[in-house]
Order: sequence, then C-alpha cells, then structure tokens
Amino acid sequence: MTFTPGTYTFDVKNGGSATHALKIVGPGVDKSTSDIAAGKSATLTVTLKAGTYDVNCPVANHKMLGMDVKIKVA
Ligand SMILES: [Cu+2]
Repeated sequence: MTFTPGTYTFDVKNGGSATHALKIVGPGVDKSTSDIAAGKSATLTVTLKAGTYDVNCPVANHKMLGMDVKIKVA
C-alpha cells in the first residue's frame, strides 16, 4: 500500500468482537487511537512524510498475532 505525503484521517471501525485500536509509527509519527470496543469507531489523524510506517493494533499481543502492516509513503 503506497500513500503520497500529506495529512490523513483514518476512520476505523472495529467490526470484530474484541477490543482493538489503531497505532501508526514512523517518521515524525507515534500515535494511537484509544481502545475501540467491538462495533465502535474512531479516527486517527496523522501527517505522513516519505518513508515507511508501521500500522498495527497495540492491544495485548494483537500485533504479534498479525494485526500489523507496513505502508509506504513516497
Ligand atoms: Cu487488536
């Protein structure tokens, strides 16, 4: 997944049955939503620069279980 540099608002909905959250870490960004209960939504606004960002779920061991993706900004 490739993004162009800029400011983005991620509008995330937890369609699962467990609590999750969305975290983005990379150049100039280390931000997370609060915990999002099942069925709830949250937004996360970040300014992305060129580079690679890690997008994951910081709840419990979810990142290790695979809720983890890298995105490229170029
Ligand atoms: Cu999770």
